[in-house]
Amino acid sequence: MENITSTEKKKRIFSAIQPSGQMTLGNYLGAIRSWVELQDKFECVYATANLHAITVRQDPKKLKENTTNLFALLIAAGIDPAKCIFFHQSQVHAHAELSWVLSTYTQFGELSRMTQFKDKSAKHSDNINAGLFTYPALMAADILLYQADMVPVGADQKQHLELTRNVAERFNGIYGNTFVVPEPYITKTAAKVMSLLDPSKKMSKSDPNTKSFILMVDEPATIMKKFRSAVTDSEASVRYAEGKDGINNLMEIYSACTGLTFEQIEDEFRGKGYGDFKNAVGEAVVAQLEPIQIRYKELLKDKKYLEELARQGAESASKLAERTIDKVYRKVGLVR
Ligand code: ATP
Ligand code: LTN
Repeated sequence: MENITSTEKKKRIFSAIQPSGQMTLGNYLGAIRSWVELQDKFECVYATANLHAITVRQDPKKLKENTTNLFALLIAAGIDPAKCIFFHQSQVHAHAELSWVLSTYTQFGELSRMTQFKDKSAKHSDNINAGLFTYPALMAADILLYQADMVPVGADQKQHLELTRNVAERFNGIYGNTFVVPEPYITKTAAKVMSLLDPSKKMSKSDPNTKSFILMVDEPATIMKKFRSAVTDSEASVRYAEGKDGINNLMEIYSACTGLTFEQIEDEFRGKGYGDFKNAVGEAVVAQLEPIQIRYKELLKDKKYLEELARQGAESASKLAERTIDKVYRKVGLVR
């Protein structure tokens, strides 16, 4: 048994989200909410991954706006700059520096196997740039710079994390212990949220049909309307079962918002129709998102304050990052 004492150093967590659009309920229940919980247990370093975002073409004004909005939204959702280090990736130049070094320890063959690269190059066939290909080396740099022990990521990012571990082990093998080899961190409370229109697909902000997703900033009336038009089945019985993907998804969302188990939900809606259930799910989601939306609007009124928070976060992040980059440059034989 591990002997855990209160003086033991907290494990470090790193994670980032791309400011590539509006955050959905899936991003919230699957990622953001867990980040908030982790702050109390671990030493957390979080960033907006704006350098990653430019691997697909971005409108400069929009990118900047999305980045600030994401920063504000995460703070509104409970990311507390007093409890964690929170900044924009582009503010800490060590990310780009380490990414370059690590890209020379990452093989063409490894990068070619990344399913995200295959998916994204199919989706953006007019712009299959080198950055899209070397994206995982930048992600490895993000994580390894902070010597993170654990990385909370969704299933879609597991392959990138595995590559990060391989690169870290390879580098350590050549130069001696340099990087902590990070583990994936799976949170029990994270939910996988499916599309409201096609519950076999995950809810995704890049879905062309806006009725398929709930945005964190959707008005309460819009949220209610989208849930009312969610795809279900013809059985008219609220129970979790195979072949009932639509209802299963709504139950998953309701459970994530209320803390109720599937059994308790089945009891609550026994003998009731899907209309009642959909309204209840909508209300539960509004109850989660509305307070965040109010704080978000308030925060956005003071851009200077947000900038100052990010600057302070970047300063703390740089201190940690510099230690790693110094060590790496020294080991590789680069003049500083
Ligand atoms: P895109 O639509 O561009 O693929 P996305 O909405 O899937 O984007 P990402 O920016 O790739 O979201 O992911 C940010 C984080 O949110 C990741 O940790 C990811 O695992 C999580 N996430 C995204 N969608 C969902 C979902 N539907 N359910 C649970 N978690 C999700
Ligand atoms: N690739 C991730 C975002 C991301 C990230 C990271 C996640 C960039 N750097 C480091 C964890 C750790 C995504 O698209 N969800």
